[in-house]
Amino acid sequence: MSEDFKCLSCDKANYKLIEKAKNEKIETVWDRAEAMQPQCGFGEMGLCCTNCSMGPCRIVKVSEDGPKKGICGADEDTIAARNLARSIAAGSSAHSDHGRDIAHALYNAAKNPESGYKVKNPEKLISLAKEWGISTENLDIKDIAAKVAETALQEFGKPFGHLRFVDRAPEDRIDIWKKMNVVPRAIDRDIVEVLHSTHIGCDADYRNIMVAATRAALSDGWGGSMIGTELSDILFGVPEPHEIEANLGVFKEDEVNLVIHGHEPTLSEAILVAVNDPELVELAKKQGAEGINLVGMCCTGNEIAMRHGIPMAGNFFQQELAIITGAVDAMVVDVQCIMPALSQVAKCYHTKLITTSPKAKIPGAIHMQFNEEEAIESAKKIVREAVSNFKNRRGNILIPQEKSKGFVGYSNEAIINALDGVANSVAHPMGTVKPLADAIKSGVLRGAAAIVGCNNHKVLHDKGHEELAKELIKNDVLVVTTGCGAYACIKEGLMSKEATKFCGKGLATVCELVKIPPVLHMGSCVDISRILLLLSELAKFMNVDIKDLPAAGAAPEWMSEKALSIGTYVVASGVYTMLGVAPQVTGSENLTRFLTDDIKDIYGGCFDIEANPQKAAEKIIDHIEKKRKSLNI
Ligand code: SF4
Ligand code: MSK
Repeated sequence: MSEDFKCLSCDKANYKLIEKAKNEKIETVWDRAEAMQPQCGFGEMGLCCTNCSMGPCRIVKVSEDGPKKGICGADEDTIAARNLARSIAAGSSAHSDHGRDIAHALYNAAKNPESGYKVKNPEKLISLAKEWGISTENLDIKDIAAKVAETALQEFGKPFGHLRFVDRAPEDRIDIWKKMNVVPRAIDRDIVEVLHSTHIGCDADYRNIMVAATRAALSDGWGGSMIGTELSDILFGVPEPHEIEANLGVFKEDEVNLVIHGHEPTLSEAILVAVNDPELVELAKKQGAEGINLVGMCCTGNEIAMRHGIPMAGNFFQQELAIITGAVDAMVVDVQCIMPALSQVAKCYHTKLITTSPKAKIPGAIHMQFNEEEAIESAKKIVREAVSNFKNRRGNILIPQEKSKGFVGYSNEAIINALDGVANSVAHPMGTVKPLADAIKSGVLRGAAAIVGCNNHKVLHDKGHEELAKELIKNDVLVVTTGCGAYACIKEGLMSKEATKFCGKGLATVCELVKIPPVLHMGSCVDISRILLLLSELAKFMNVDIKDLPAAGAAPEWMSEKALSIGTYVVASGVYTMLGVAPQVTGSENLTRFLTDDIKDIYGGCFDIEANPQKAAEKIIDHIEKKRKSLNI
């Protein structure tokens, strides 16, 4: 019975679909996780090395016998640190390559009318040009866009200096980074340096390996991700609050259901234009559909929800279940967090799985390359493929009833305007962080916490996010969220105005006064750069460093290398960060102690690990109260 699946997910929409999968003998992520048990202890502890072909080498910890060093002599600290550093570099590269693609799209908007991209927010473009010292005199918007895009692209490989966005951090923070030699210089360079220094026979000092890894992570947060976010806002608009629907109940039986899944808004924005093309809508009608229902999944879903109010169908662990509804005519994917298993699941239905990026092809999927130089035309071809598949539905359709409503789209501009009571558009943010600082100083808000990240079978699906968020808002801690955590929160109703019923008195009062939900949707994973900037602005306003703020981060169900990069740049920016799943480093006591303790004395932030959301909340609240005491507030 459906109820038996309570031990897999706490989202009821999933139960019927997991049962349907079982009945139809379709394997899901939960089946594969079970089949994988017990998972490799060496890998779990970060003690397996495959960095050269003399290996694989593994360090035996559980008994006196067995090797304590790899064949080259690398010990547990070196091996665990090298593995972690390489994961951080991979995570940083994923976010940063996303940022690079957005910069190319901005360049296309300026130089290539066939692309169909246009600058939607010239105010933000001009403001960034000024910040970067680019003269805008006698230049039209397209020329400015080209110059800003070129300057952004140079951030990836410039030979000298440091990343431009570093100057947005508080001075004390930059001083710490200078002292530690982790100021990010050029994004590609910082990532390459990690790969070089972790090659066999190079860096063997775990603390020094973490210096390079930290610099690469900061290149993500204050570089690649920030470029991704800022240039997306310029191209596609600064997000504003929208009320939307979320969960698998957003599919429509009588319409073409097109799921857009992955990360980069360059694709999803073009698909959105294409699904509204009258010729394609007419084609859908000719196929017997009432229209085209575009819905989002994972971070691409966050991007188009927060800019256009498109429904959010589900997070990372719901991607297979979406197809199992039998109602998905096409799932169009680009990069990151797309399970290779999708092609097998899609084969059991009529669903077309369409890959679009040369960086991410999946055997068994249809590959239709998305060409950014003629983005809209390219998107139309993809949508035509989806629409023409409606007639092939097989009848074994089960769309869950469950869906919830909530407000998404809280960019920094939107949060500042809402809290400052400024009613004008986010294109002209007039407010300041003063009201936020005042609410924190007065104690009405005890502090703020970010809940971000993925789903992971090691945590009951969505429970880590939901329970932590509920416990924090109950204690007057304002919560901001991105990524798959945002899906968990909206599905649980925490982004509705009614969610004040879960809040302590102070937070409820603030939310009712300025008409915001207690859990604010700030976007996709790259948009954690928004959180960095909000913290930075708040710290500057309060004349302190980020580490002094009553604030914390949490990734209760994280799983990706990107999350490791995020965690590292957030900690190096001074934030106490709670993980619900331990990183694969515990085989090295030295590295584990470094990440959870020693690092505090260097950056002011550190990692903590707690799987139980109630206990995690207690620790976060304790941290916030300690910071309040230090600030005498
Ligand atoms: Fe083994 Fe050293 Fe090669 Fe790693 S780098 S596989 S520890 S010999
Ligand atoms: S999509 S990185 S599962 S949050 Fe950004 Fe979700 Fe994590 Fe991917």
